[in-house]
Amino acid sequence: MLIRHTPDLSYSQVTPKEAYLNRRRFLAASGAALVPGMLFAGTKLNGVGKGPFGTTETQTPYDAVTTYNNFYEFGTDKDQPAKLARGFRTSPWTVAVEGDAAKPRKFDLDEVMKLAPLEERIYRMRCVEGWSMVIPWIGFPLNALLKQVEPTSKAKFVTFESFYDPKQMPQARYGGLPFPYVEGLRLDEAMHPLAILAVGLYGETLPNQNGAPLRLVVPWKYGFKGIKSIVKIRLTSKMPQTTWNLANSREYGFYSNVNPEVDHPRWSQAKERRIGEFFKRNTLKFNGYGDQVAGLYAGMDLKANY
Ligand SMILES: Nc1nc2c(c(=O)[nH]1)N[C@H]1C(S)=C(S)[C@@H](COP(=O)(O)O)O[C@H]1N2
Ligand SMILES: [Mo]
Repeated sequence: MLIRHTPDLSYSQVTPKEAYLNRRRFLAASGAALVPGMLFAGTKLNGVGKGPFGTTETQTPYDAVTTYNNFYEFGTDKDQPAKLARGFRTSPWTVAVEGDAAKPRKFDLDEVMKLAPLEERIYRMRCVEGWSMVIPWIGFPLNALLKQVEPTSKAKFVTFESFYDPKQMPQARYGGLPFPYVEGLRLDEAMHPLAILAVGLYGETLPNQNGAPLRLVVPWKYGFKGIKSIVKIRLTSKMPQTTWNLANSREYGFYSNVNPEVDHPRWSQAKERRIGEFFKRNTLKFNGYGDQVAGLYAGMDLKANY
């Protein structure tokens, strides 16, 4: 049986446990953060500027951001990725950017980190399950990477692929999803300055469970578009397949814009529960980023293009 997104239940699912303290102790004991040229989860990122579009809403506590995760390769329970991704090897790491591009090539992580100034982007994140967070990401616009390879006029879409290794991810076979995890954007969505590649959160490199070393964050779309641990990006002329659409096309479309007016077939999307809060709040169209992105969808029927 396929295990799929389930509607949000309650805050009692959040089990911060000792993950944060354990990680600190591990890093201190091993000296891992001091090895030059390698970026381990939890390494402080220096010289990070304040990016645009930030919200001043209360940030979700670090413990919740890093222990209440969806990363089905490491298990379908919210607390599993924090435990089971601890030993995930993220260095060395390369990202191949290929397809309809004049200069396709591979980038290693050091090159990726130097593509553009790192910025803090404090974004709302709305999961399709009905919960949300406010996360201080660190990253840079996805368009900085795409411009490097010079997309050709044939390129209309961008497809993303996560790392997949059943040996490092033994829980994945119980995930009910086809792996590697894949996602996609229209090229103009991908070039939008709100769409970022994140390399960190809360001032440090990404914890493994949040998609180390490099993941996508598209704040006006449901969280599942934010594909983690990316190894491949491909420019294409055809609309790419996406993992949740492959798993259940009736419930998950290509666009997946946050939209309180379009219900999920099994539950309403009108409200959300901010992790750490008791009462639900109204979900905002495009997750509150409509002023920036509504123009991308002018004239489109967003009920048909869900
Ligand atoms: N590779 C991969 N990326 C993924 C997922 C996944 O299972 N595998 N889950 C998605 C979903 S459903 C959500 S809500 C977000 C959660 O990101 P977070 O755990 O950093 O908050 O990651 C998305 N990216
Ligand atoms: Mo999600």
